[in-house]
Amino acid sequence: MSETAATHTVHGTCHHDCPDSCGWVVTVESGSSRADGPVAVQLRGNPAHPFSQGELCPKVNRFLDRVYSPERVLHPLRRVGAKGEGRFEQISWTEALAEIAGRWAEIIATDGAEAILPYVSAGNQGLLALMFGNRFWNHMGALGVDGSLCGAVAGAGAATTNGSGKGIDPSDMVHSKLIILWGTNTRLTNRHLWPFIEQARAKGAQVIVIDPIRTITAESADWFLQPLPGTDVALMLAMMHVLIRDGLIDHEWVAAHTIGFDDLAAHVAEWTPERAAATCGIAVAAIERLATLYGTIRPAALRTLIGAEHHEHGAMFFRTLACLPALVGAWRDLGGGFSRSVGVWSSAVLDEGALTRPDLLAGREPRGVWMPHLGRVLTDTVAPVKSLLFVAVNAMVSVPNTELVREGLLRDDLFTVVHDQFLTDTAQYADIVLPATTHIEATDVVTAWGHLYLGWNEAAIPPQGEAVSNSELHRRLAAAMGYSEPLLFEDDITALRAALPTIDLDRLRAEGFLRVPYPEDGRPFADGGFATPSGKVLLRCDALAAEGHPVLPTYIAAGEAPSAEYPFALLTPKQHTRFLNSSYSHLPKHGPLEGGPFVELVASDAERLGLSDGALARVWNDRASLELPVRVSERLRPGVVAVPWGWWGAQHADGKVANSLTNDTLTDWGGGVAYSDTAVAVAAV
Ligand SMILES: Nc1nc2c(c(=O)[nH]1)N[C@H]1C(S)=C(S)[C@@H](COP(=O)(O)OP(=O)(O)OC[C@H]3O[C@@H](n4cnc5c(=O)[nH]c(N)nc54)[C@H](O)[C@@H]3O)O[C@H]1N2
Ligand SMILES: Nc1nc2c(c(=O)[nH]1)N[C@H]1C(S)=C(S)[C@@H](COP(=O)(O)OP(=O)(O)OC[C@H]3O[C@@H](n4cnc5c(=O)[nH]c(N)nc54)[C@H](O)[C@@H]3O)O[C@H]1N2
Ligand code: SF4
Ligand SMILES: [Mo]
Repeated sequence: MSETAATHTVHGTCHHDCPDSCGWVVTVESGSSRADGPVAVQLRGNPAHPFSQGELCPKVNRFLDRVYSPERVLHPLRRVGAKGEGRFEQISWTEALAEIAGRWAEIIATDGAEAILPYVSAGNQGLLALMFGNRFWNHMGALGVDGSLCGAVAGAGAATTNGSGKGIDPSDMVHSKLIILWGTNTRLTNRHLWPFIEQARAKGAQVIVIDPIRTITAESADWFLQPLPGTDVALMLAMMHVLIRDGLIDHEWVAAHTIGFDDLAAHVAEWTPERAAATCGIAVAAIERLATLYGTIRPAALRTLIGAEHHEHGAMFFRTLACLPALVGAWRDLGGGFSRSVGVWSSAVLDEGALTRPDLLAGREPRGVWMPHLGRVLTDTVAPVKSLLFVAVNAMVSVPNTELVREGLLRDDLFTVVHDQFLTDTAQYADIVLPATTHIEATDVVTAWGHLYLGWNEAAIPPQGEAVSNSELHRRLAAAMGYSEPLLFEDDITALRAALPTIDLDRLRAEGFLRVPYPEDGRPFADGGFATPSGKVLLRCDALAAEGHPVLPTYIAAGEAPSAEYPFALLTPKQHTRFLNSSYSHLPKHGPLEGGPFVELVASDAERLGLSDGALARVWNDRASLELPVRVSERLRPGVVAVPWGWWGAQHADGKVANSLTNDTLTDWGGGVAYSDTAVAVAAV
């Protein structure tokens, strides 16, 4: 460090696909600039941020190691080895763009633009990072993508009942007296919410966790319930049964603000706690107690995020759960109701179309494919995809049924381009790899889904090497394709102003964060006013019939369930504090400190299979077979095993990953993935 180095600080917002969207402060040393310009020497939580309050997390505390990692991709690369082999040569941006544009022009001439698939995920949740590229794809008329790997199902399920996915501000749970964390691992995945929950607890709130895994959050709860995976709807129906039977319904609120109560009451009459107990594996007395607590303690908050949507009937889970607060009138109270992603509250200030510009489709309606069906799409011989651009997604780690994706990516006639910061498992299959900036190298705005603050992110240092942001990537692609539409070349700030028409962007930039509109008394639905046509909660939803779904909340068993051949239910959860999805596991201060991949099972199952801690087990189904060291634990139920997700192929002994085993069936509605309805066999190696 030079003695004369001058430092300054720059404010930003974490871009990761994480509900917390923490505020950060980067200290930049300008005097000691490297070839790539000034150096970021410290990245810390911003103490002024209302939600994250100065703390980051074990992933992002080491973000600068990521930024300055020797493993970063800093220049365009062209494949020289076989697909998947990972041998590349450095080329110039001019060469890379010429090759991409040349191939795409050929494909468009022979197969049409719908043979080109942009596959974009939320590796960077910035507005520009996520959405600006759509302008380019709309203009081209490329293949569309429907559904998502995360979030769409929870929103769609809740909206079936309430007309929108809107719930309460999670930080208002400080006012709750009962908090049910239902299929969410708050202390791991949403860590900055936990202090709010502890505040509520200090004032007497009870915290209940409902999860098939005894997670670190379950360990901290007052009471933990462990249903069999995918059976919660039965539990909810039995709760309704008890609430009705015991006169714990808020009839006044129900009459004023719901539709279909009598039908629901008749429907759940058969859902006795005894019946539900047999389905979900929870004792009758526990079901009775859960319902009684929920029917008698106020304010009562139900809190979910994403975990429970990863089932074939994931939308039904959220549709059913959303009925519960209506029955007990929980929406009346500050700190009562349903709390989930609050991303929908940002919609009030965000003009998405101004960013994505659907008008650039010029009346075309390109075919769409399901995002979770990547493997099926790439191996489809009827309407083959000829080229693929992956942006901010490590599909070979994150997408279900990975071995089918691999089969697709190995196709000789597929031209694959990957834009990322590292040579991920997915990049190993690319023909061209393009270098992406990290979040401290590009300016953007982040809309949070775990709190109500928009966050400004100012670039702290220039792009490293020849890296470009997602928006710059699409501007370069547009130029290479010879497109002249001015909207494709708009600068970042102009695009952000268009996307946030009512936000004073200069103020947001100066202050770092701004709260989006939310009812001042913190009771968004105290007097009804739901986004359904009637303004009421749809306990019975007739529109579902047209889609082939039951109009009342209904428990339906998953198509893939433990059987004689594959007797175990497999969960592949987020588990490591140093990982964020598919990111970080390859970095030295992350993966190695988490040990390595393993299969977890309870002692009784292990004993029966002749397995002990550290032994090698084979875990398999029709999709794949993996060899993994055994970890015997008491965190699961007999018959349920878990393989933590997020490790790359290179860290698994056989090059396969947790998702090589998982089910790529679509959810009932919402276009998500049934990752957690996967059945496997386990045996000693
Ligand atoms: N440290 C860390 N934080 C993260 C992430 C990360 O990878 N690491 N990822 C981020 C992302 S992208 C997201 S979407 C959020 C997700 O945040 P969460 O939804 O809180 O997390 P998940 O681990 O996906 O799922 C939560 C829980 O759902 C449980 N679950 C699975 N099936 C069922 C079921 O049938 N019933 C019930 N009741 N529970 C079930 C799982 O066992 C798991 O403990 O976390 C974000 N935060
Ligand atoms: N088995 C199993 N599978 C799952 C889940 C599970 O719980 N279990 N969870 C699912 C969920 S909830 C999610 S959200 C998905 C997430 O899956 P992914 O989207 O694959 O995960 P991330 O690690 O968040 O981000 C992917 C990539 O984005 C890159 N990236 C970061 N910033 C930028 C940028 O600015 N530009 C570009 N071009 N790249 C960037 C990172 O380097 C990383 O390689 O996985 C899903 N898959
Ligand atoms: S990953 Fe999540 S918890 Fe960590 S800094 Fe980013 S937003 Fe905060
Ligand atoms: Mo996610």
